[in-house]
Amino acid sequence: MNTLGPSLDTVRQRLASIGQDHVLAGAEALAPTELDALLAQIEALDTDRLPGWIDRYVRAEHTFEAPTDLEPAPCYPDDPASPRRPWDKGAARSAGEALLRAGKVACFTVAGGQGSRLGYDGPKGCYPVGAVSDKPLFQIFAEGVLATSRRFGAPLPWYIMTSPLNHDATIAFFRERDFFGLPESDVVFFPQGAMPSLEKDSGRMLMSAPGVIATNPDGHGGAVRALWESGAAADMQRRGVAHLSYFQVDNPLANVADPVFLGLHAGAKDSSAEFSSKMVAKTEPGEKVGVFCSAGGRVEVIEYSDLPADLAAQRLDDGSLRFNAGNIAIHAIGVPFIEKLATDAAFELPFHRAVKKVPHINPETGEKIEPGEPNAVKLERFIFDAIPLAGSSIVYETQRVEEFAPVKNAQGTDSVGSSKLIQTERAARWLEQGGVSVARTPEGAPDCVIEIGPLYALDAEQLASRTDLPKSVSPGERLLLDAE
Ligand code: UD2
Repeated sequence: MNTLGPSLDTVRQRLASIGQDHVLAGAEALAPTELDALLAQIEALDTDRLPGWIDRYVRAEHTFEAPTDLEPAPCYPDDPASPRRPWDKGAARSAGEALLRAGKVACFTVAGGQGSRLGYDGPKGCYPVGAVSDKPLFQIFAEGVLATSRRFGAPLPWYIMTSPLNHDATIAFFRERDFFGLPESDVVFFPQGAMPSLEKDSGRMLMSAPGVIATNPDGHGGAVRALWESGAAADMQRRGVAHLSYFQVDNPLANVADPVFLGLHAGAKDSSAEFSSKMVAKTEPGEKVGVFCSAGGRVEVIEYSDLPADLAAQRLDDGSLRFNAGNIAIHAIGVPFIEKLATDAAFELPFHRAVKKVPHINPETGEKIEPGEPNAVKLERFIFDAIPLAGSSIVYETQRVEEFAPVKNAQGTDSVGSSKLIQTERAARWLEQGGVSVARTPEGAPDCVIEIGPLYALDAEQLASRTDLPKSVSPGERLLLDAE
């Protein structure tokens, strides 16, 4: 018997008033624990607001219209001496280092997505990606966090957003590996929320099994609500953390806490220190990354699927793409801004709809339905929709090879294979800057495989200062430089 939440009758009436009581069609036949679970699932979904969302995102035709005044977003160039916009990189670095030394920074990884494109069942962060070591993504980040915390002599808490589907498996993975040497109390896990998957034509919630509503994770933008409701944001405030270094679980080259970027975000005159971003130049018009643009004086990301093809293809006189600021999903976020996004209705992130095939059952008969065509709307929030809500948001250019080697697909572009090639190229460049000769093919690619563990060196300067570097890397060699 459900003794805690509202009774079955109350919930049924509430759902009937919004045309969603079909989800309780077989409720009387459920075992008591199953019924409790269903009522708890309904309580966790924001059913009061569902009709409004269905009108806005399911029934209405979705058409994206690019603003007429769309311009490329201004950015801080990677080269601070660039005539495009000279700036003081040294001052930014010092400011960021001071924040790290004072313990005012925490890392934040969104790891709630389903690795479906990768064809991997477990949490994506457990996927082996190290170029030589096959270390999992989580281990590479954990070592980066540990090395950065040691370098600045201050705690660097790490917040990890999971999903209800991979939360327990993620925690078990860290436990089995002793948190990779991090203090357990400095690693905070919390699950993101879920949205009901809605039938495309009617907006009705689909059922995945008797007594179970079909749901999907609410997108990385769900982080705002999850950070707030889980108590993670309060935990940050307690620890005196003022800024988050945000990165996605799929990018092993993400610099977990870059002092230059953090210093710019917190201190640049044109930054409100609320939400800042890194960009890399796009490789081609169709590359699947969002693009930083500016409209009405505000920075925003236009998703790759929304940027009109003619704009995506425009080139400047020097041949480079006009809209070339690719979003690599590395951000710096002010903790007070999270509170504003989570609690002020005027700052609520919108939803995006994706039409997908969602297997389900007929709630009246229990019959299983495998749709041949996309039948459902999934609603997701995107974290970068917070950018135009910030007072003033800055974009900092970085080099692709230094910071972007995502693992998204099983093969080809953005696969573990392409990521390992970029990891090796970055390692080769760092070694060459440190005076080590690295075997390269006649075309210039490294003729070897190299991996540099974060605990061995966090960047090219730290690597060059080591006294135990090899003299050279030979053709065909597989070299792992790692902490003892
Ligand atoms: C994302 C960006 C794209 C570009 C690219 C860079 C979106 C919509 N697009 O594309 O503009 O920046 O990354 O690599 O983000 N995640 C969650 N919960 C969710 C959904 C996703 O935690 O409900 C995490 C997921 O674990 C991953 C990240 O968000 O770390 C990216 O998600 P994605 O793979 O859906 O995004 P993608 O590759 O289409």
